[in-house]
Amino acid sequence: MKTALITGITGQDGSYLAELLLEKGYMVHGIKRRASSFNTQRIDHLYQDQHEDLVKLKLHYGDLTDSTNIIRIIQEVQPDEIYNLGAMSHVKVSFDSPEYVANVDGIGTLRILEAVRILGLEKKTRIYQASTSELYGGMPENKNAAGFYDESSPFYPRSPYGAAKIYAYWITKNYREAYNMFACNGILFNHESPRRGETFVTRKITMAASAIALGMQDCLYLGNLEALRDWGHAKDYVNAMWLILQQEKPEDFVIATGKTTKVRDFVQMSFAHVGFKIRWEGEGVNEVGILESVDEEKYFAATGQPSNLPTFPLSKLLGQVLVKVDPTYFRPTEVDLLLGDPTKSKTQLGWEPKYDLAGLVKDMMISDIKFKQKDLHLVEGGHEVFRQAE
Ligand code: NDP
Ligand code: GDR
Repeated sequence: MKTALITGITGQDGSYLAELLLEKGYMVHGIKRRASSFNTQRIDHLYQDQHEDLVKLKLHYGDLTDSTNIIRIIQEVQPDEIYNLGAMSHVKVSFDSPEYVANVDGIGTLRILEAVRILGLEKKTRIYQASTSELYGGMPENKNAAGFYDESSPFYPRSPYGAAKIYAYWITKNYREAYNMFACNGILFNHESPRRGETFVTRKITMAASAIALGMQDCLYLGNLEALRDWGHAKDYVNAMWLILQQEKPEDFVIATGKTTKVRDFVQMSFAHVGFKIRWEGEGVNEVGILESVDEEKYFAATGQPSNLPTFPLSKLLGQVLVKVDPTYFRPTEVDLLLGDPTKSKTQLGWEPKYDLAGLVKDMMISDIKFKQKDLHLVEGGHEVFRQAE
């Protein structure tokens, strides 16, 4: 039985990766941060009573800013594979806490690599580093001849997050070359899912489209609608992480879909799931998305019979502004376009994603409609539902 250690196990990718490795028969250890309230919702379904025989998932308190606990946990666990997914992963927030991000996302990676070396595990332990398409910064001149970013494209990070991750990328490569360690970068383009954090744009959109369709929210406020992203499904991407560590030789791989879509079109696709057609008017900060028409058959197919329908006639919504631009969400420096070339991962790893963008949107919308319906039942039952706006 192989043993894996996952940092960031409570996050989107960590939870899917833990599921995948458990399915494959691994003993899985994860590092979770101490928080003032529970932060394990994404992996609660995997949790086993620690007194049972054959416990296959074990959580350890720890933090990537603390090398003492990193060394202790790696010594205790003696992992065959480490997946370093822990990070402050929000690009916009990284402008607000740049030093912290450098410490966690940059030096945190060094702490993992150095711990493996100090403990003499260089031959035993393989390391996956969660690198990112943010390294490219979307600079048009750095795309390859076919218009994509690939493993040889130059980097130009555009945020404190990107700058911290570029250190992590290079230190991983350096430890591989200097100490012959099996340490690899997966350069993953954006990947989303029903478990995506609520403040990333896709989840913010699918949650809002669901809430608006159920009459629980009036308007969705977004930043740059023009940004283009190469969006895949997190379930497919964690499979690629595993494949990268099963290779004969340690190498870096781009994981992407090879297609790019505007934020505005992701909005359109999400609302289309509930039969809403959005018409765009105005430009820049004055652009708005107006509800032009509703396909009622689609609406009922997606929402079932919302319990508040009698007080929520759909026709009342027609012509209303459902999407507005709020410059608060603009970034000091933006990555305008990301588009990855997955040729190497497809040919060398045999990686094939199961979801396309339409499948991803559908998966997220089905989940968020259920999620919002639960809220609706609570509200109708006289309970307060408080969710922080973003
Ligand atoms: P999430 O934000 O969902 O998860 C991040 C995880 O890191 C959480 O478990 C979080 O814990 C943990 N974490 C945060 N700070 C620390 C710290 N100081 N010490 C230890 N753990 C910490 O991110 P994703 O799952 O989406 O992404 C996983 C990794 O992949 C990240 O490194 C991200 O930067 C990178 N990446 C993500 C992409 C994407 O599109 N999703 C694309 C490319 C790279 P808690 O739950 O307590 O907050
Ligand atoms: P990103 O993801 O920055 O690409 O980083 P995010 O979903 O935050 O933004 C994508 C694009 O949408 C634009 N945008 C908005 N973004 C947010 N969050 N909120 C808004 O209201 C909004 N309106 C428009 C952004 O400006 C941007 O252009 C993600 C993270 O998972 C990183 O950790 C990872 O490394 C990269 O993907 C690849």
